[in-house]
Amino acid sequence: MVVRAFTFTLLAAGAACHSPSAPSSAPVPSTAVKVDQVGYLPDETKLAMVTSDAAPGGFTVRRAGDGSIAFRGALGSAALDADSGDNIRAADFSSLRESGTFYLDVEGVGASPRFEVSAGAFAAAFRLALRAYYGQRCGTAVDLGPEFPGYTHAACHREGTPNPDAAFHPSSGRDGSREAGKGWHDAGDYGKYVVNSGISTGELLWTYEWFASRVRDVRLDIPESGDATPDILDEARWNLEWMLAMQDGDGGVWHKLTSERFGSFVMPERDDGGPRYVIGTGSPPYKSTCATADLAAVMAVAARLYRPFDAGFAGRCLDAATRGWAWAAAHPSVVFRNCCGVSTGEYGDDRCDDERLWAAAELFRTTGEAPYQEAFLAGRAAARVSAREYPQDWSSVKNMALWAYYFSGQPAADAAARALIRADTLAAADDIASRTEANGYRVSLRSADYVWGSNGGAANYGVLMVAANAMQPDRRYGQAALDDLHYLLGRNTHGLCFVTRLGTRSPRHPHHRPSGADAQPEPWPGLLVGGPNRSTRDGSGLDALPASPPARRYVDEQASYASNEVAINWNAPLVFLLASALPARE
Ligand code: G3I
Ligand code: 9MR
Ligand code: ZN
Repeated sequence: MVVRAFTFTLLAAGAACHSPSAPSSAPVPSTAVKVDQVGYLPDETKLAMVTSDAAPGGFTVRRAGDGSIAFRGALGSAALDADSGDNIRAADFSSLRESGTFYLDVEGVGASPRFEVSAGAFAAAFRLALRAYYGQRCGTAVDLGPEFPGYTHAACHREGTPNPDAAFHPSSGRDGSREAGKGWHDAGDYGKYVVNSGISTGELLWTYEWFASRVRDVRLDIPESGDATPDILDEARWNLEWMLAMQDGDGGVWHKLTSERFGSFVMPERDDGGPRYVIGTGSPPYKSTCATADLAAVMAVAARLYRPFDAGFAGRCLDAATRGWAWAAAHPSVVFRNCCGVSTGEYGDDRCDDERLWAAAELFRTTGEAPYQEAFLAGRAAARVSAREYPQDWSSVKNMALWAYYFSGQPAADAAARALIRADTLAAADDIASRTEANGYRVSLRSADYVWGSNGGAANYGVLMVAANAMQPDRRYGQAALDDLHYLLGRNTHGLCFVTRLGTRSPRHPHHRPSGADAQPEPWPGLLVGGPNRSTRDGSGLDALPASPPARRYVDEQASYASNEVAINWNAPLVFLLASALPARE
């Protein structure tokens, strides 16, 4: 290791400058200097966090090319962050607006990973996180191409492979089989789950609907690239087609498609979990309300987004949405629990009124028809956006319902209902912005929020702030959304960018079967790991960590499915958040 001796004069409290003095040798990296390892936007509040008591107080921001000093500053005073146990001093370099690649050099501590400052700082990260869905495709061969040579798998879970998708399981109430070979593998496992597909596919479609000008031309280099449809919609369609295959003729939707048990860490085409089944509730009506309503909501969004590109497909989606809506209205409380010898993921959700509300809102937004508005207005009483609970997630989609209604653009939308949604969202955003600004790592997570998939929670707090900012532009809202992104991309107690193959230090051993089974030393790219989990034990090194502080309960071990798995519903809000940070285009 090259150790570099520094002599510093007392530094002014923050000044952008163009000192020619370059260090004589490479800086000594230190995990005690936490930065967003992707970057920052030029006009935002740019902070790094330093957790070393040895820091006398001076820091510089240096140009990565030649080490010249672009900014000089002084660390803020130390403060204890309860959720991580860290004593943190902030390095504020907000007045640096020069675009380029930099690193922090903290006196007496060392250097941060590199990061970019520019309007397009998050473009590559956006594409990597979105393209990760192509890597999750089931029912086809996948090849990440020359960007990631050797990251391939043969066609899986379809005719001609050991376990085609799929036979009807006894729990489905049906005999025989059904072609259901497309869709995304849910996470580190090869299961496909309609409920988790709900918010995941919904937030990806919303990413296009909210930021079309920024994302429509992003080429993902997927098999459909170059056709007339934006790649993001081509990718989402791969999962939409599978969801459609899970709908019965009566409009009901079976809950999931998996083997009866999890297979081992082998490539998908060698999945040894046994036969794959369409799985239901085990008793009439065999389909479940949450899955059906989630499908109805997502298909209503798809019906409006694909219409300019494939009117026939859009029509199929609308038909599926309306039939799913009707089935869920007739069967409002059919919940799913694993039964009948099945032990794969459950995504059990006892309350489906929020999924039905989301379906009502999206169908109203797509069609403007009165029955959907009436159902939304009748069902919204208990649905309030709040800062005092975990944000939207696979089991709670009421915020999706409320924002779909608020932004419906339908002239018949009820003004009082919209006003309440706006008031609740802004009040929540004010609370969340305040606690984010007061948080040691500037993340919106509360102590209680460090649960399984907490990184998805951080991203979904960011989505809430973006929604509030869309209702009423406020620098604090936009900054809090960016700060949640900064947390996920490296400004955290682990000094880790939680997205595989992104930044300088990122997870290397995610709980992800292709990453663990293939011949490649590094994991498949663009996948956000679940992150710190305060309570679950999973047989990994996580169990040895102290019960608190909660933000530290994460291990980069393949065995840790409770903190180091990847999942389609964690990447989706990340993709949405990254899109919100892309340069606006006309
Ligand atoms: O919200 C409660 C919180 O109030 C409580 O304090 C805390 C501690 O008990 O629990 C929190 O709920 C947790 C929930 O995740 C939060 O989303 C549950 O305990 C926890 O069991 C639940 O874990 C789920 C996990 O499956 C086990 O069911 C994850 O959400 C879910 O993402 C994960 O999904 C799995 C699929 O089943 C299979 N595919 C992989 C995927 C990702 O691991
Ligand atoms: O790989 C499975 C992961 O997708 C799930 O989230 C997790 C919890 O349901 O279970 C994992 O499978 C493990 C199983 O639960 C216990 N035996 C070891 C399996 C692989 O880690
Ligand atoms: Zn597959």
